[in-house]
Amino acid sequence: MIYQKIQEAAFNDRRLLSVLIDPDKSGEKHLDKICAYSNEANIDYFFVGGSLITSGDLQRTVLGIKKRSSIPVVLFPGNHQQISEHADAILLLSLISGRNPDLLIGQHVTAAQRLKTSELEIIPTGYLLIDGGTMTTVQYVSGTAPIPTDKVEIAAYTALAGEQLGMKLIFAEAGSGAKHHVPVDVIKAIKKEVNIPLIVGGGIRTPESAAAVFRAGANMVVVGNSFEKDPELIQDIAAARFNFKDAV
Ligand code: 1GP
Repeated sequence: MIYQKIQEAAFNDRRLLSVLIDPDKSGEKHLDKICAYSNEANIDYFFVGGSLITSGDLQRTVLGIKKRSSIPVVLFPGNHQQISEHADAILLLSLISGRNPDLLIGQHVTAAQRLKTSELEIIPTGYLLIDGGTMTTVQYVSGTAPIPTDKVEIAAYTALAGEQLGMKLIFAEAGSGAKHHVPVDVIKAIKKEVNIPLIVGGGIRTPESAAAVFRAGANMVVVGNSFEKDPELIQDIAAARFNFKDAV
Protein backbone atom coordinates (compact mmCIF):
# COMPACT_ATOMS: atom_id res chain seq x y z
CA MET A 1 0.00 0.00 0.00
CA ILE A 2 1.45 3.33 -1.05
CA TYR A 3 -0.09 5.40 1.72
CA GLN A 4 1.28 3.08 4.34
CA LYS A 5 4.76 3.43 2.82
CA ILE A 6 4.49 7.23 2.88
CA GLN A 7 3.39 7.08 6.52
CA GLU A 8 6.23 4.74 7.43
CA ALA A 9 8.75 7.03 5.74
CA ALA A 10 7.35 10.01 7.67
CA PHE A 11 7.51 8.02 10.90
CA ASN A 12 11.13 7.08 10.23
CA ASP A 13 12.09 10.61 9.18
CA ARG A 14 12.86 9.45 5.64
CA ARG A 15 12.21 11.99 2.88
CA LEU A 16 10.66 11.12 -0.48
CA LEU A 17 10.93 12.46 -4.03
CA SER A 18 8.27 12.22 -6.72
CA VAL A 19 8.89 13.00 -10.36
CA LEU A 20 5.87 14.65 -11.98
CA ILE A 21 5.25 13.72 -15.59
CA ASP A 22 2.92 15.88 -17.63
CA PRO A 23 1.17 13.76 -20.30
CA ASP A 24 1.43 16.73 -22.67
CA LYS A 25 5.20 16.43 -22.57
CA SER A 26 5.75 12.71 -22.59
CA GLY A 27 6.97 11.64 -25.99
CA GLU A 28 8.75 8.28 -26.17
CA LYS A 29 12.22 9.79 -26.13
CA HIS A 30 11.40 12.02 -23.18
CA LEU A 31 9.97 9.06 -21.24
CA ASP A 32 13.09 7.00 -22.05
CA LYS A 33 15.27 9.68 -20.55
CA ILE A 34 13.21 10.67 -17.54
CA CYS A 35 12.51 7.04 -16.55
CA ALA A 36 16.17 6.03 -16.95
CA TYR A 37 17.35 8.85 -14.68
CA SER A 38 14.53 8.18 -12.21
CA ASN A 39 15.38 4.48 -12.03
CA GLU A 40 19.02 5.26 -11.51
CA ALA A 41 18.32 7.79 -8.76
CA ASN A 42 15.80 5.39 -7.22
CA ILE A 43 13.16 8.06 -6.82
CA ASP A 44 10.09 7.08 -4.80
CA TYR A 45 7.09 7.76 -7.06
CA PHE A 46 6.03 8.99 -10.43
CA PHE A 47 3.14 11.42 -10.31
CA VAL A 48 1.13 11.78 -13.52
CA GLY A 49 -1.38 14.52 -14.26
CA GLY A 50 -1.79 18.23 -14.79
CA SER A 51 -4.26 21.06 -14.38
CA LEU A 52 -4.59 21.20 -18.12
CA ILE A 53 -3.87 18.32 -20.47
CA THR A 54 -4.36 19.25 -24.11
CA SER A 55 -2.68 16.95 -26.61
CA GLY A 56 -1.34 14.42 -24.11
CA ASP A 57 -2.68 10.95 -23.42
CA LEU A 58 -2.77 9.94 -19.78
CA GLN A 59 -3.24 6.20 -20.40
CA ARG A 60 -0.38 6.09 -22.84
CA THR A 61 1.82 8.01 -20.43
CA VAL A 62 1.08 5.69 -17.51
CA LEU A 63 1.66 2.60 -19.65
CA GLY A 64 4.83 4.15 -21.04
CA ILE A 65 6.20 4.62 -17.52
CA LYS A 66 5.13 1.12 -16.49
CA LYS A 67 7.02 -0.31 -19.46
CA ARG A 68 10.19 1.45 -18.38
CA SER A 69 10.13 1.35 -14.59
CA SER A 70 8.86 -0.58 -11.59
CA ILE A 71 8.55 2.61 -9.50
CA PRO A 72 4.88 3.08 -8.48
CA VAL A 73 2.74 5.52 -10.49
CA VAL A 74 0.41 7.84 -8.60
CA LEU A 75 -2.24 9.85 -10.42
CA PHE A 76 -2.25 13.55 -9.60
CA PRO A 77 -5.41 14.51 -11.47
CA GLY A 78 -6.50 17.94 -12.60
CA ASN A 79 -10.03 16.67 -13.16
CA HIS A 80 -12.24 13.56 -13.15
CA GLN A 81 -11.09 12.50 -16.60
CA GLN A 82 -7.54 11.94 -15.47
CA ILE A 83 -8.00 8.38 -14.25
CA SER A 84 -6.04 5.39 -15.47
CA GLU A 85 -6.61 1.89 -14.13
CA HIS A 86 -3.00 1.12 -14.99
CA ALA A 87 -1.68 3.41 -12.23
CA ASP A 88 -1.16 2.20 -8.67
CA ALA A 89 -2.86 4.95 -6.71
CA ILE A 90 -4.66 8.26 -7.04
CA LEU A 91 -4.43 11.38 -4.94
CA LEU A 92 -8.10 12.25 -4.49
CA LEU A 93 -7.48 15.97 -4.32
CA SER A 94 -9.79 18.47 -2.67
CA LEU A 95 -8.69 22.03 -3.32
CA ILE A 96 -9.33 23.12 0.26
CA SER A 97 -7.58 26.48 -0.06
CA GLY A 98 -10.20 27.45 -2.64
CA ARG A 99 -13.93 27.93 -2.57
CA ASN A 100 -14.74 26.30 -5.87
CA PRO A 101 -17.32 23.59 -5.04
CA ASP A 102 -16.49 21.68 -8.21
CA LEU A 103 -12.95 21.05 -6.93
CA LEU A 104 -14.11 20.40 -3.38
CA ILE A 105 -16.76 17.77 -4.22
CA GLY A 106 -18.10 18.07 -7.80
CA GLN A 107 -15.34 16.27 -9.72
CA HIS A 108 -15.27 13.62 -7.00
CA VAL A 109 -18.93 12.72 -7.50
CA THR A 110 -18.35 12.34 -11.23
CA ALA A 111 -15.35 10.10 -10.63
CA ALA A 112 -16.76 8.07 -7.72
CA GLN A 113 -18.21 5.08 -9.57
CA ARG A 114 -15.23 4.66 -11.85
CA LEU A 115 -12.86 4.83 -8.89
CA LYS A 116 -14.92 2.25 -7.00
CA THR A 117 -14.64 -0.27 -9.80
CA SER A 118 -10.94 0.40 -10.33
CA GLU A 119 -8.22 -1.22 -8.28
CA LEU A 120 -6.59 2.11 -7.60
CA GLU A 121 -5.55 2.90 -4.06
CA ILE A 122 -7.44 6.08 -3.20
CA ILE A 123 -5.58 8.60 -1.05
CA PRO A 124 -7.75 11.57 0.06
CA THR A 125 -5.52 14.62 -0.12
CA GLY A 126 -6.06 18.19 1.06
CA TYR A 127 -4.65 20.37 -1.70
CA LEU A 128 -3.54 23.90 -0.76
CA LEU A 129 -2.55 26.42 -3.33
CA ILE A 130 -0.01 28.88 -1.94
CA ASP A 131 1.04 31.98 -3.80
CA GLY A 132 4.13 31.23 -5.89
CA GLY A 133 4.82 34.77 -7.13
CA THR A 134 3.17 34.38 -10.49
CA MET A 135 -0.20 33.37 -11.94
CA THR A 136 0.15 29.60 -12.43
CA THR A 137 -1.97 27.32 -14.60
CA VAL A 138 -3.56 25.65 -11.57
CA GLN A 139 -4.58 29.03 -10.19
CA TYR A 140 -6.10 30.14 -13.48
CA VAL A 141 -7.80 26.85 -14.33
CA SER A 142 -9.17 26.27 -10.81
CA GLY A 143 -10.49 29.84 -10.59
CA THR A 144 -9.29 30.05 -6.99
CA ALA A 145 -7.10 32.52 -5.17
CA PRO A 146 -3.92 31.09 -3.67
CA ILE A 147 -3.21 31.67 0.02
CA PRO A 148 -0.88 34.70 0.30
CA THR A 149 2.55 33.74 1.66
CA ASP A 150 2.26 36.18 4.58
CA LYS A 151 -0.99 34.55 5.75
CA VAL A 152 0.85 31.71 7.40
CA GLU A 153 -1.98 30.94 9.87
CA ILE A 154 -4.52 30.60 7.07
CA ALA A 155 -2.31 27.98 5.44
CA ALA A 156 -1.76 26.15 8.73
CA TYR A 157 -5.44 26.14 9.75
CA THR A 158 -6.58 25.15 6.27
CA ALA A 159 -4.27 22.14 6.47
CA LEU A 160 -5.53 21.38 9.99
CA ALA A 161 -9.15 21.52 8.80
CA GLY A 162 -8.20 19.09 6.03
CA GLU A 163 -6.78 16.67 8.57
CA GLN A 164 -9.89 17.04 10.72
CA LEU A 165 -12.05 16.28 7.68
CA GLY A 166 -10.23 12.96 7.36
CA MET A 167 -7.73 13.71 4.63
CA LYS A 168 -4.65 11.49 4.68
CA LEU A 169 -2.13 13.83 3.09
CA ILE A 170 -1.65 17.56 2.74
CA PHE A 171 -0.19 18.85 -0.52
CA ALA A 172 1.12 22.44 -0.34
CA GLU A 173 1.40 23.60 -3.94
CA ALA A 174 2.96 26.76 -5.34
CA GLY A 175 1.90 25.72 -8.86
CA SER A 176 3.97 24.31 -11.67
CA GLY A 177 6.60 26.79 -12.79
CA ALA A 178 6.05 29.01 -9.75
CA LYS A 179 8.65 31.71 -9.24
CA HIS A 180 9.09 30.73 -5.60
CA HIS A 181 8.44 27.42 -3.92
CA VAL A 182 6.25 27.31 -0.81
CA PRO A 183 8.17 29.34 1.80
CA VAL A 184 9.83 27.47 4.64
CA ASP A 185 7.87 29.35 7.32
CA VAL A 186 4.61 28.22 5.70
CA ILE A 187 5.86 24.62 5.61
CA LYS A 188 6.92 24.79 9.25
CA ALA A 189 3.59 26.28 10.32
CA ILE A 190 1.65 23.52 8.53
CA LYS A 191 3.89 20.85 10.06
CA LYS A 192 3.25 22.27 13.50
CA GLU A 193 -0.50 21.88 13.10
CA VAL A 194 -0.90 18.54 11.32
CA ASN A 195 0.27 15.01 11.92
CA ILE A 196 -0.42 13.61 8.46
CA PRO A 197 2.40 13.58 5.88
CA LEU A 198 3.08 16.78 3.93
CA ILE A 199 3.88 16.96 0.22
CA VAL A 200 5.37 20.16 -1.18
CA GLY A 201 5.61 21.02 -4.88
CA GLY A 202 5.88 23.85 -7.37
CA GLY A 203 8.91 25.92 -8.28
CA ILE A 204 11.55 23.62 -6.78
CA ARG A 205 14.51 23.79 -9.17
CA THR A 206 17.68 23.11 -7.25
CA PRO A 207 19.00 20.57 -4.73
CA GLU A 208 19.43 23.49 -2.30
CA SER A 209 15.78 24.48 -2.43
CA ALA A 210 14.69 20.84 -2.18
CA ALA A 211 16.93 20.51 0.90
CA ALA A 212 15.45 23.66 2.44
CA VAL A 213 11.93 22.35 1.87
CA PHE A 214 12.86 18.97 3.40
CA ARG A 215 14.53 20.69 6.36
CA ALA A 216 11.39 22.72 6.99
CA GLY A 217 9.54 19.43 7.37
CA ALA A 218 8.17 18.38 3.98
CA ASN A 219 7.90 14.60 3.83
CA MET A 220 7.80 14.52 0.05
CA VAL A 221 8.95 16.90 -2.66
CA VAL A 222 7.41 16.90 -6.14
CA VAL A 223 9.35 18.26 -9.11
CA GLY A 224 8.09 18.53 -12.68
CA ASN A 225 9.29 21.41 -14.85
CA SER A 226 12.97 21.35 -13.93
CA PHE A 227 13.27 17.63 -14.63
CA GLU A 228 11.56 18.11 -17.98
CA LYS A 229 14.25 20.60 -18.91
CA ASP A 230 17.15 18.77 -17.33
CA PRO A 231 16.59 15.10 -16.38
CA GLU A 232 20.15 14.91 -15.07
CA LEU A 233 19.00 17.06 -12.16
CA ILE A 234 16.98 14.11 -10.84
CA GLN A 235 20.10 12.56 -9.37
CA ASP A 236 21.08 15.71 -7.45
CA ILE A 237 17.62 16.47 -6.11
CA ALA A 238 17.18 12.79 -5.18
CA ALA A 239 20.37 13.07 -3.11
CA ALA A 240 18.83 15.96 -1.15
CA ARG A 241 16.52 13.34 0.47
CA PHE A 242 19.54 12.08 2.38
CA ASN A 243 21.82 15.09 2.80
CA PHE A 244 19.28 17.86 3.43
CA LYS A 245 20.42 18.21 7.02
CA ASP A 246 23.99 19.07 5.97
CA ALA A 247 23.06 21.69 3.39
CA VAL A 248 23.33 25.30 4.40
C1 1GP B 1 3.12 21.00 -9.88
O1 1GP B 1 4.07 20.67 -7.78
C2 1GP B 1 4.18 20.34 -9.11
O2 1GP B 1 1.88 20.53 -9.51
C3 1GP B 1 5.54 20.55 -9.69
O3 1GP B 1 5.84 21.88 -9.97
O4 1GP B 1 6.70 21.81 -12.30
O5 1GP B 1 7.28 23.72 -10.78
O6 1GP B 1 8.25 21.47 -10.43
P1 1GP B 1 7.11 22.24 -10.93
